[in-house]
Amino acid sequence: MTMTDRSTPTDYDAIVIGAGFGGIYMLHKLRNELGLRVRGFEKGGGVGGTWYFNRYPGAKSDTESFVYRYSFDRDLLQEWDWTTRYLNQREIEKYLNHVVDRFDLRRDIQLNTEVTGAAFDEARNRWQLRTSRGEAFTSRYLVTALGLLAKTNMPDIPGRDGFAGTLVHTNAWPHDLDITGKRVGVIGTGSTGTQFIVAAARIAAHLTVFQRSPQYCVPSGNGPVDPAEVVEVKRNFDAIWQQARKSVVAFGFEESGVPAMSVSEEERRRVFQENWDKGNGFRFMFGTFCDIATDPEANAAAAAFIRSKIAEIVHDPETARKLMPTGLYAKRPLCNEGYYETFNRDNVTLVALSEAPIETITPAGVRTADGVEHTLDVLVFATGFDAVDGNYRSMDLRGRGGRHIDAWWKSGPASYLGLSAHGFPNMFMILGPNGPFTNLPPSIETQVEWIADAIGHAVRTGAVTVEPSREAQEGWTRTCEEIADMTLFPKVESWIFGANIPGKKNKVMFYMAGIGAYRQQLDAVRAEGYRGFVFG
Ligand code: FAD
Ligand code: NA7
Repeated sequence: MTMTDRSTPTDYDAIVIGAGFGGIYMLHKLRNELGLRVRGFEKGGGVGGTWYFNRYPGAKSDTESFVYRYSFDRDLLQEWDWTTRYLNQREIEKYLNHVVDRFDLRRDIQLNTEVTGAAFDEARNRWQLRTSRGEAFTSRYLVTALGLLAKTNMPDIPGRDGFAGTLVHTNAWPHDLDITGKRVGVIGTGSTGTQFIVAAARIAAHLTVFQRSPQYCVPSGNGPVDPAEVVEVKRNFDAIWQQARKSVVAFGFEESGVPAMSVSEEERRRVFQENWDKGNGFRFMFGTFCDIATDPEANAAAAAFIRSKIAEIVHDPETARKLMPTGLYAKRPLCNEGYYETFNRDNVTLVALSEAPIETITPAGVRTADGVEHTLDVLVFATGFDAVDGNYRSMDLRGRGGRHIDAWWKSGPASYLGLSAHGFPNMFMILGPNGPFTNLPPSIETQVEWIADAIGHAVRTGAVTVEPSREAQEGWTRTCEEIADMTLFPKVESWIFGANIPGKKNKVMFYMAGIGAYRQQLDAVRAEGYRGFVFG
């Protein structure tokens, strides 16, 4: 089917922005299955999204290899192997390049091209796009696969721009930067920072860690995977994906149904230990007991267990004290290969910013309030992302009436079903605000397939616009707020609620009832004739 009025190279049925997991599959669906004329745009110099930009030492997925991939094509599942429990950046980038070539998508992805502006033209019911290369395009549909952890957060620390060494953010790691034998400093101890710290300590001459908040981190259990296990998993893939799609977090394990306080203390410790030994952050939070993320008492028990491990692992009591978090265990759960052990190394120094805040970055390094100047060759910002809506707001994105996205999302980012926004007809978002909080590839696939169905439906029925109503969007936002309020996540400051960016409104940004429930919601909306959408 094709709906383009004029067949010029600048007018398309659909435009997809972003060439990560989301954009790649969307392009395949719309072009290869729906037969639309589609063009993809990607700011980066290669495909892969997250896995193109995040080249820092230690960069890897913390979802296990067997479920950090697409499931939509059985042959693709069978032909792509893995040798370790987790995939590193290089492997994932290679995999996504393979997918692009396998489905012949490269010819329709324009790299090194940022979409700087997109405006809905109400007279023609088409999107008008501008790019960083000065080009202009139009399309009936716009799919934004901009990434939810893709807009760099670069805090404005005094002296930042005067550093004489190499200053980098982990999300913009230069292809040729080697830190071997260098004096390296890192600001940030989130998922990225902890990965970087473990890897960098092994190769840097010295590593100084500037820690604002201590973290709960469990072992990942990474290591080689027996080829026989790979064969077995491949044989069971149908059942594995079926389970993942019906689960809560889609990490490839069964979530626990047992409340932590319903068992004895001894049994609780046994379960925590068993999962500590198995490894994986989401498994520790959701596979041990069912209420770690919802019941303060259960949460405190898990937190106390991790603290006891820090005390056991870290030799220097002063360093152990600095590494010990005291608050809720309610950020995105972390896992790693020997995070706390790393601080036993002679070439690693921990600076607790709560005790000695950064005064300024100097040309030679970082000076803290205790008067120490930490001299560095390389300073790494592992300071995270302006998550979820960051990349939306940095585009000149305009919906009905020429209104900018900032005006529509004045009181926080909003969506209907995490994939469409009122005021933005014919625009669909992959991992937009209030989408599921899970292992992401299965949620991305869920959204891509649903969006393709919705576009197919609009095309078949001759609708020229499809847009969620304001009421439907408000209802979805309320649902997401109610679910989030049943959890402990809003009670701590992290990117999950936008609390990591100064001045950003602390708002719900995820649907936290799990992928199974999310898929049921999407199925019901479709079965009821796309309830909540207006077809024009
Ligand atoms: P992305 O991969 O972020 O791709 C978005 C793309 O859009 C980018 O390439 C960007 O350049 C492009 N773009 C944005 N705006 C524009 C524009 N205006 N014009 C042109 N191009 C634009 N998730 C998990 O589920 N499990 C994990 O273990 C995991 N580990 C992670 C580790 C790191 C270090 C990071 C940063 C993220 C991790 N994630 C993980 C989240 C990860 O982002 C997703 O799993 C997935 O890769 C997202 O794919 P995406 O296509 O939605 O977005
Ligand atoms: P995160 O989880 O947001 O972590 C960022 C880290 O940087 C965190 O430790 C912050 O401390 C720290 N930070 C941020 N700003 C500053 C300033 N100004 N000074 C000192 N320290 C600062 O980002 P990640 O990249 O680690 O992970 C994000 C997701 O991407 C992750 O969940 C994976 O899915 C991949 P804080 O804790 O806020 O005190």
